Amino acid sequence: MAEVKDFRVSEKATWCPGCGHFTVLASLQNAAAKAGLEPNNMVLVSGIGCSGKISQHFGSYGFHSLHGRSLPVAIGTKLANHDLTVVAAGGDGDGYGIGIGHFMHALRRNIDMTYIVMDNHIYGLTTGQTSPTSKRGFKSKTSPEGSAEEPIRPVQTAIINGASFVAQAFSGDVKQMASIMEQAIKHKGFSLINAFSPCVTFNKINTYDWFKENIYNLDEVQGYDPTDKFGALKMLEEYESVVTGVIYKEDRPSYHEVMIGATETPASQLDLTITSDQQEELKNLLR
Ligand SMILES: Cc1ncc(C[n+]2csc(CCOP(=O)(O)OP(=O)(O)O)c2C)c(N)n1
Ligand SMILES: [Mg+2]
Repeated sequence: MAEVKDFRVSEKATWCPGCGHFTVLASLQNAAAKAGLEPNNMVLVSGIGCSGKISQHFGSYGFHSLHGRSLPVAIGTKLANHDLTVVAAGGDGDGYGIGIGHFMHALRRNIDMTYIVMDNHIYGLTTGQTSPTSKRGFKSKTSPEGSAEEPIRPVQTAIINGASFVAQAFSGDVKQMASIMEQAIKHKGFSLINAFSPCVTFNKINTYDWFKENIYNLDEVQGYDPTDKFGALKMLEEYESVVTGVIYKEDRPSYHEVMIGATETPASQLDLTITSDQQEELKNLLR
């Protein structure tokens, strides 16, 4: 059975010292080992951003894709071979800006995969622009007078549109983050983990201290029921930007089990050769 060290690589990560993304990487390495995964049966797909570098620093199969495109690559991977464990990861800009369309469709299809958004409320790699999760009033290079926009609400969006496991974690709490990731990986269906991962270089507002002061940790809330959808949505009205823990979960068939042409054998193992008669039939259909 694989150990944490099997999910590590020899090169050092190039993130700034103290970057929250280090904790996301370490938590995922822990969670993968605890969930009983093997590096050769797992694929980590990432987008572009500081966060997107995670696939280079993780010891499994990986794909460093295009900006905002980790989900289509991850979904294609899962549908081609549903025996693989697929994890996608990227930033708040990557997932909720340029990639938001893919996010919406992955939710409603309940693809069996885990999506980790390393949410630092800023574009880190491009040196500090306002992102879709920056708060109203947030000052940056692109909003020097303060952002006039409301932030996206990724967690409520995920629940309303069909994600079957929704959680938030914080890079200041590696234990909770690793535990949430392990649960998400084991969950059958689309799991979103919005991970608060402070950018120590460009975001001087949403710092570790800011999160520590403001976090509302569901693990400490007695009687919270993550299977109660309306209870979760009501709680999020007040706490979405600071709550951590497992917020919502439900059991629902995942896409590869119910899609048209679903087979128990992964597509990658099927003989997909088509006969010349079938080729003719296809050509006629397209005429
Ligand atoms: C198509 C395209 N548009 C824009 C960019 C420039 N770009 C690179 S990373 C990035 C945003 C990064 O922010 P985020 O996704 O939040 O990741 P972080 O660096 O904060 O981890 C942008 C706009 C790009 N690489 N490709
Ligand atoms: Mg970011």
